[in-house]
Amino acid sequence: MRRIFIGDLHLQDSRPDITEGFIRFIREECLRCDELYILGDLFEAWIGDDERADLSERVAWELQRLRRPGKFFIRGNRDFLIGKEYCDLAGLTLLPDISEVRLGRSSAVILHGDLLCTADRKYQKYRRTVSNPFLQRCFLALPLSIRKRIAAGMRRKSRSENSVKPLELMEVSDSEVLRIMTARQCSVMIHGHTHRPLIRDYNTEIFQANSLYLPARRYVVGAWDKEFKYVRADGDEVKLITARLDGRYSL
Ligand code: LP5
Ligand code: MN
Repeated sequence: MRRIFIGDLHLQDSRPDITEGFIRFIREECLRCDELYILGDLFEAWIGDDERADLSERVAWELQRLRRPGKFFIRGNRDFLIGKEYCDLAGLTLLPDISEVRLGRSSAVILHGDLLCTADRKYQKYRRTVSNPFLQRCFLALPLSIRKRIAAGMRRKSRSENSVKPLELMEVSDSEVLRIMTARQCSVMIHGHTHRPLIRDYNTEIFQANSLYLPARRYVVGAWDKEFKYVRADGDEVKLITARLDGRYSL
C-alpha cells in the first residue's frame, strides 16, 4: 500500500506554476499511489465554499477525476473554513484535525502542525477564537467582498507579526509532539505548517497497538515552491522525497 502525504501548497492565482505543478503531480505521482493525504494549507486563504473561483474549481475537478487513490484532507490554518461542500466537489474525505493512519507495523499520527506550536500563545489564542463555530457562521454570512477584505487584513497582520516573531516561538514543541504520539500510540508523526521539512528522531520508544515498542520519528513536509518535499510511505517504509514542479523527482 503506497501513501503520499503533502501539505502547504498555498495555491493562489499569483503562482500558476505551483497549480500546474500540483496538477502534474496528481496526474503522474498520485496515479501510482493508493492514498493521498493533504495535510492543510492547500490554498493560500479560504473564505468559504461559496466562493466559486476558477482556481479552486479546477483543482477540485482534477482531484475528483483521480479515481484510484483515496483522497483525504486535514484543514490548515489558511483553509480551516473548507467545508463538506468543497470536499464533496473534490472527492476529498475530510479528516479530524488530528488523525491516525496505519503504516504497516507502525501507526502514524497526521496533522497540519500548527497545533504543535504551543509556545506561540498568541497564535493558539487566535486559533481558538477563529475556531468558534458561531464566529465562523457570522463570517460566512458576510458578503464575499467583505470576507476577502478581512482575510487580506488578517494575512497582512500575520505577515507583519511573523517578521518579528522569534523562530523558537514558531517552532513545534517537542514535548507536545511526544505527548500526542504517546497518547495515540503512534511511533510516526507527519505534519507540515512550519515550512521547514525535516526528519527528527527522538530518544523515546512508543508503544504500538501490536505490542511493539518503536522509536518515535517525526517527518515534516515542505511548502511548495520550485522544489518541495513530501512524504511517501510504502507500508512502513517512510521516505521524505524532494520533488520539483517540473516533475523531476529525487530522494
Ligand atoms: O499563516 P502564516 O504562515 O502567515 O502564519 C501562521 C499564523 N497566522 C495565521 C493567520 C492566517 O495567516 C490568516 C489566514 C486567513 C484565512 C482566511 C480568513 C478566515 C477568517 C475566519 C474568521 C472566523 O494563521 C501565525 C503563526 C505562524 O503561522 C507560525 O505558526 O505565528 O500566527 C499569527 O500571526 C497570529 C497572530 O499572532 C495574531 C493573528 C493575526 C490576525 C488577527 C486578526 C486581525 C483582523 C484584522 C481584520 C482587518
Ligand atoms: Mn500552516
